[in-house]
Amino acid sequence: MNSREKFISSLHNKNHGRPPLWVMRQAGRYLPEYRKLREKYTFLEMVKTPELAVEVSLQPLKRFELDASIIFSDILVVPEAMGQPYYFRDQGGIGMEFKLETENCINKLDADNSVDKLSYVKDALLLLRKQIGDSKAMLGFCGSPWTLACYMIDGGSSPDFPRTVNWAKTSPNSFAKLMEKISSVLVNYLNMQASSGVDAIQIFDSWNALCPDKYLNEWSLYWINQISLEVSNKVPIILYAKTPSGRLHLFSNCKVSGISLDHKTKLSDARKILPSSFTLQGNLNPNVMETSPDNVEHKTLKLLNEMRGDSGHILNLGHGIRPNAKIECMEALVKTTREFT
Ligand code: 1CP
Repeated sequence: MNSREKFISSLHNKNHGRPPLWVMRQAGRYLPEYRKLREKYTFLEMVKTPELAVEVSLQPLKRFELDASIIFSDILVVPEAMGQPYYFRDQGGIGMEFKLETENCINKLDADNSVDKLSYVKDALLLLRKQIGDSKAMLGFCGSPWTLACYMIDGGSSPDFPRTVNWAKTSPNSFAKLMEKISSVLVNYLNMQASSGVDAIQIFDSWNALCPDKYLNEWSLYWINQISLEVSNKVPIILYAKTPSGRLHLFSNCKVSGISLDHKTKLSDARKILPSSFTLQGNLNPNVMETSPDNVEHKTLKLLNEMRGDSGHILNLGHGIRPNAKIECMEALVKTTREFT
């Protein structure tokens, strides 16, 4: 069974043997070849030039025997295409050129032409498939409506996005209007990705934890389900939910194929709580990749043994790989996984 077949069979809970492996934000700053390219081009130049985006997507696959490739892009290309550009702040993190402040700002966002403006993603996906062939899986992605709204309303990175939480709480009608607009763009965007040959789509709900339990559905999951209902008949959807483990049961009715979890939840506990049909993706602590190969081997074996025999497990880090991750730790992760029987 090749990597792609293994990945697809895990998405259908039918994989036997070792789980497939890929790493989020794999094209990240820990690779010297990425940093070298980045000295020549801005991040957005790389994202918007299909040949460069594909080169960056392939960099980790050239070094490591991963089973899947995720297209090099960013969740914030969607607000950008809707008319809200972004930049890297000098002190780190992302800034949006302006914040959404009033309902009028929502009205001004362009939902009609935004997917045309994202055609560079389609071109990159078509080119990436050509390069990786049929033996590796290819993933597309987007941010969830809630997580995108966090950046759009608070105007960039924040530890707790207070303006977004306040807007959702105090003006639920105008908030829903924004969510509906973002969701309609995401449906078209994901359909475009589906028709470009992705094997799965990951929706990143990175800021899910900021939704209190009683608003979890209204602020986030409802919109993800609306999108899934329109797209999941074409391609399986994995929801990355960075959320407290105590409320995993609230995700049981999600209309997705799988859930990806951060390292704070024990994956075998999640298996007992969530429907058995769900693929479970995760969830090594990304910190481990900054330690030593021996430690990576130990932690990876612990997780692999915990999930032994689970036909719907995709091995992944609990969050994106960090700039200080060591290459020899990635090598240990791949070797340990590949040798696991
Ligand atoms: O050169 C650089 O400094 C760019 C760093 C970088 C990279 C490599 C950013 C800026 N984005 C990306 C690529 C990226 N982002 C991918 C492509 C896949 C890959 O290369 O492996 C993906 C899937 C993302 C997803 C993403 N972007 C998320 C969701 C996942 C998560 O981290 O929770 C979020 C929240 C973003 C926004 C964003 N873009 C970039 C950064 C540093 C951030 C986080 C900003 C913050 O701290 O709030």
